[in-house]
Amino acid sequence: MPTSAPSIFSSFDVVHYEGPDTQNSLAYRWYDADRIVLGKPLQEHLRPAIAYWHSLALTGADPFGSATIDRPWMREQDAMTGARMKADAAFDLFRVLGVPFFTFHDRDITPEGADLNSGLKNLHEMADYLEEKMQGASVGVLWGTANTFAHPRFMAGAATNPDPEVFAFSATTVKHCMDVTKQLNGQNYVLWGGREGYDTLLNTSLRRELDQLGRFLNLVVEHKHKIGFRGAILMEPKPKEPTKHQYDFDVATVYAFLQHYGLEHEVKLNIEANHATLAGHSFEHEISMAATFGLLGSLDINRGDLLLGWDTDQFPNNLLDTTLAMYEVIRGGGLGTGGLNFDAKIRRQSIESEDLIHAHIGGIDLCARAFLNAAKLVEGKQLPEVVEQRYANWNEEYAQSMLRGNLSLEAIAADAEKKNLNPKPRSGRQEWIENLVTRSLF
Ligand code: XUL
Ligand code: CO
Repeated sequence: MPTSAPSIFSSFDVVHYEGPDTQNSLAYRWYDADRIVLGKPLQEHLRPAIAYWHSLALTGADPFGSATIDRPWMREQDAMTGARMKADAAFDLFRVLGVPFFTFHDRDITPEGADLNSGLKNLHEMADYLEEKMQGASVGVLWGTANTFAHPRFMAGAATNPDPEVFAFSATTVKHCMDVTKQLNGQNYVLWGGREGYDTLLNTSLRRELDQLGRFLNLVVEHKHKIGFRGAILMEPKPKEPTKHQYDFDVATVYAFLQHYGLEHEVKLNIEANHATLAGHSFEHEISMAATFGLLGSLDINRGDLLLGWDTDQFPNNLLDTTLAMYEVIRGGGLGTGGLNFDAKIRRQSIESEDLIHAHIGGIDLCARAFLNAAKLVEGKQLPEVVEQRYANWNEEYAQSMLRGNLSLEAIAADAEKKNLNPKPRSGRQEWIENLVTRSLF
């Protein structure tokens, strides 16, 4: 049974939409969940989710110092009692922020067991506890996932481990996490290959590891169909960290991987802002690439730091960047069963429970504002028309026949020579377009 003891979040009032002019810092200024934009409520476009790991399990420890964030459940001696206290606090946080979704790893909601089977027993016990709590709440699961990277057994990878027992252990873990995600009516299931990569090629067989990962993902897809899980299976690209090179480097790399192992119609992508920038791409580039290949699944919302070379997972605060990302989401047809998962963490000195609430209000508000701005750009039509005009000559019959493959290289050359083609360079109008975007931001 859920405990009724107050949590560190229970004293906060529910955060409401009060509009841009409010003086209340614990209110939404832009996230007006029911506002109709592009034909449906804003909440259904954004589908914001709170990440259990950053919000409930973060200690603030870094390579140079120990924990700074002290929560009551972290002090609890009995691990399962601590897990229930954490869940009670989580549901208070979801209620206060009024978010429709949360996301979790098995290790966020439940402690590691003494062995595989006791860990699985803990997982199912906590899944039942969460299911019970969800009955009285208006929050759902955006996605579940397995933490197959933190424990030392995974140090050389999960699916890509040189030890087949680790592959089997990981497969068992993922099977149970998928079952639990289905039990909680999860909208998607995510796989991020934290240690599916290598640190040195000198001890690594790339071919074996890729084949293992390909097989593993096929097993996941088979299981999805077997249990009738209707959500999407999502891979989350990241180029490096913790391993030097990760196999799920970026959208294009994952697309090649999926095609090679026959999975391009079964698996979509969860794209993270800070992972995109670590790969040397912009977030909007990765979103656009995924949409182009029909792989746009869900987004992990955060930001990196220009001056730091690692995954800082900060809450987003850049309106222009986020608007450009939302613009590509709209152009790409929206997020479907996906959403905006705040895979973002407060800083090490942000030790108060209120810091976490401010962080989410800012992040959710920024995404709402960015989405409204992006919708305005789409509705304003100027921007889409610029692109349409830029490629307009491709609509002509001759251009289309070059694309359809009706003409050989020789035929194209003969025609071009006959016309003695002399194409005139035209401006890409980048500054005019950029001004259009920055001028229109509100
Ligand atoms: C790590 C990361 C993960 C995944 C889920 O960089 O983004 O939190 O989102 O395992
Ligand atoms: Co992520």
